[in-house]
Amino acid sequence: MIKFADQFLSVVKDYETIIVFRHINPDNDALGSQWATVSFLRLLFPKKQILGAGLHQIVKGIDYPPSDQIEDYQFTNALGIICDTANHERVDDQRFSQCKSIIRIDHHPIHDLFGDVLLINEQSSSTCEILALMFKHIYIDPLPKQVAQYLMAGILSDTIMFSIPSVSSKTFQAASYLTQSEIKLSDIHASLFHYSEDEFVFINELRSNIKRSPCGLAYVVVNRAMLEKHNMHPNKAKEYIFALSQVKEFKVWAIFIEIEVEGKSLYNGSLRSQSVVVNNIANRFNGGGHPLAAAVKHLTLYQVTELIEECCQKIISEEVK
Ligand SMILES: [Mn+2]
Repeated sequence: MIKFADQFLSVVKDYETIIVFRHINPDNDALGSQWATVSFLRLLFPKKQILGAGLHQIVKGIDYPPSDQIEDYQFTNALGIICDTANHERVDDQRFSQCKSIIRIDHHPIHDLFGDVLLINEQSSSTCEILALMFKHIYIDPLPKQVAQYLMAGILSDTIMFSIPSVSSKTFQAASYLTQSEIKLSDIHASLFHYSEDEFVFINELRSNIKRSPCGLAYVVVNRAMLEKHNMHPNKAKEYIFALSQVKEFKVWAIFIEIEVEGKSLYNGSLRSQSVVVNNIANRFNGGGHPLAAAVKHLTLYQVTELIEECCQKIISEEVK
């Protein structure tokens, strides 16, 4: 982490304009890492111009600031910092490519080597964990409350409250540093995980529409009528994958959300797994992600069936081993 921190600082010092990016359809790790970086750099370098890019912002979680309005010319001499984004197509604001230099901070498996300085640790539980440890090395004192809050939200949500295999002693070192700030864990937890009665009703409908494959896979397809009925945005609906988790019998579980793309009906999906690796399957279905938590994009209903079939084959072959 010391190496990451030194590299990060030495590049950042050379730029007057710094633009921080994250992935499209951001989650709390993406938004948390982005806005923590923006706020932290504004604190360290009040004279530099530090901006947060991105358009989409529908996410259940803590309040993040609206993105900055950035003109085309501002990218040319800027340093771009891209958080939590594994491939260049997923950077929210493709003008990132016009930046003079690019740092990437990420914990996703490396497929796409875009960027000039790569601060990537696949072992980290979250991008926010990497940042918290890096900031600790740079700043030493407790972070301002807001920065600590952004980072803690990213860690708590990506690790589902410290419950996934990539949680390590480093994750707790990061959390320990963050809790030195005036944050209220119970408040962050509530904004990330509590839901309204409307959401409760939506979850009930998801669960009652679940389809089971005998291999140990469970999935639900959410069509547009269901989204409209619950006044639910497709990007938000995907997050309800959690409603299918923690069931012993479900080795792999998935949610597919109907969206309209150029007049055609297609499906975006999320996949989760207890132990069978699914991101290599997701890679073949316009997606990717982590070994046990991946996403797929723009699939036809036929491809959804193919994907389910492939996951089942994988579950069965792992069971034979
Ligand atoms: Mn992440």
